[in-house]
Amino acid sequence: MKAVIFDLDGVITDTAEWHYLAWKDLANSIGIDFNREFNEELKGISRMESLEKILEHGGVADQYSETEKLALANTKNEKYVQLLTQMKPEDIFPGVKEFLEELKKNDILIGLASASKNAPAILESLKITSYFQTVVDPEEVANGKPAPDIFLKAAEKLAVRPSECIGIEDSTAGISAIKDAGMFAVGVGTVEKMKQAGADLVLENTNQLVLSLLLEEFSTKQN
Ligand code: B16
Ligand code: MG
Repeated sequence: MKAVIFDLDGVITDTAEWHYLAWKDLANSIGIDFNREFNEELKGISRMESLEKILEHGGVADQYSETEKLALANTKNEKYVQLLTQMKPEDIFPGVKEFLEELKKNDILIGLASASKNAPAILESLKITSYFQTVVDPEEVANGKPAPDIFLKAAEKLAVRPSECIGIEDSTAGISAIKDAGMFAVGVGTVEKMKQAGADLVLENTNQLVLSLLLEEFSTKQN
């Protein structure tokens, strides 16, 4: 195992909640109901694809021009970026900083495969940018999660084979992306949801991100 490739929202920090609040604001402003259950479908999905899903959910997908859709997506992002200004280094999920330290000490490469265009700013706010040897810009890849592209790009940039990587995700789209990339998938979340998506190992929370456990499970899977 030579590299660990992280998702950001919902794995490193709880920005998933802020995405939810910003989308709810936007959806309600155009008369569309928006709840947490529907929000689950947007996790790991790009900004424009999320908007398309919301408009379809509201039955109004054909009522907006491309320019109007871009404006709606911008409005959501402005609200989200405004929420992000509150972010502090303490907002990192428990155990993540310690895990990054452990990886660094063991010379394991670290990459980020987030669908978020705001990812570099979030890493800066959390003061963890320096741990990452690569942060893939989602614009660099043709297809978003659940396609494997972003995880494959991270491996390519780290100059490692996918089979030498562990990917960590909280979304079902992200777990599918990791598996289709040919990597070992760690899901953070509920066992049922993560197993159904194909996770090789499920952790209830980020406190359980411990290198020895991951290495053990990774090598069991190889044999
Ligand atoms: P932005 P991840 C994803 O990040 C989020 O899960 C998803 O809800 C969001 O729409 C997407 O990033 C795009 O984010 O609007 O900031 O570019 O989970 O892949 O780290
Ligand atoms: Mg996520």
